[in-house]
Amino acid sequence: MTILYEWPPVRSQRVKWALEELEIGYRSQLVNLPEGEQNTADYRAIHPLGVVPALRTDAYTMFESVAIVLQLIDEHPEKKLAPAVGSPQRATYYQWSVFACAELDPAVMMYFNNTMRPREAMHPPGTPHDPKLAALGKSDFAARADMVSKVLSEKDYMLGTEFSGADILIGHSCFMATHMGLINDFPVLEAYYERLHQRPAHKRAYGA
Ligand SMILES: N[C@@H](CCC(=O)N[C@@H](CS)C(=O)NCC(=O)O)C(=O)O
Repeated sequence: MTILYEWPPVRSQRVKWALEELEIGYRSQLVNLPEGEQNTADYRAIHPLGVVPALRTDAYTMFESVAIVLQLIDEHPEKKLAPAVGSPQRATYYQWSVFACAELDPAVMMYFNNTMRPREAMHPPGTPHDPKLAALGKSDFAARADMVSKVLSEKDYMLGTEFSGADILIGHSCFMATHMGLINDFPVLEAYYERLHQRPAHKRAYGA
């Protein structure tokens, strides 16, 4: 049985969306972050940093949302959510997939951590919000959102006409940005996220 360790609506949703797109049976194991369940010895044995998501299958346990999504997609080539290994399209797929966690997530999180994140949930607890870092997160996001918008002004999806795993990964960053009010200045991204939201698997993972 596949187990998803999650606490919606955080980056575990990315994995949940992939599980739903791929029609993989799984059990959800909630890790109550506000209650500190991520710090129990049992959960730290699964993820030593005490963050979600993590995934346990009959064959392996792993963490890192983007890596998990890429792995699951590779396990299900029949679903055609990734171009062939070694193809030129695969280069673009890797590029945008990693861009989601290496460029978009940090910008969005910098903004969140310095605006909306409850101070008791900061590391260490009580750390005050820093308006300069909030502004930096916002401008970092804008530079990256511009890049993604340019791609999506010519195509429906990150790789062209077909939905792929790169859309799950970039799409989740858009979800985060939407909830932080960062996406409003990027109508192409808003329309893209709305397109993704219409997918039944997205609705099952994130709610209607
Ligand atoms: N790079 C990791 C980031 C995971 C992460 O930071 N998760 C956050 C929620 S989005 C978390 O579990 N935070 C728990 C905490 O801060 O105590 C991934 O993408 O899986």
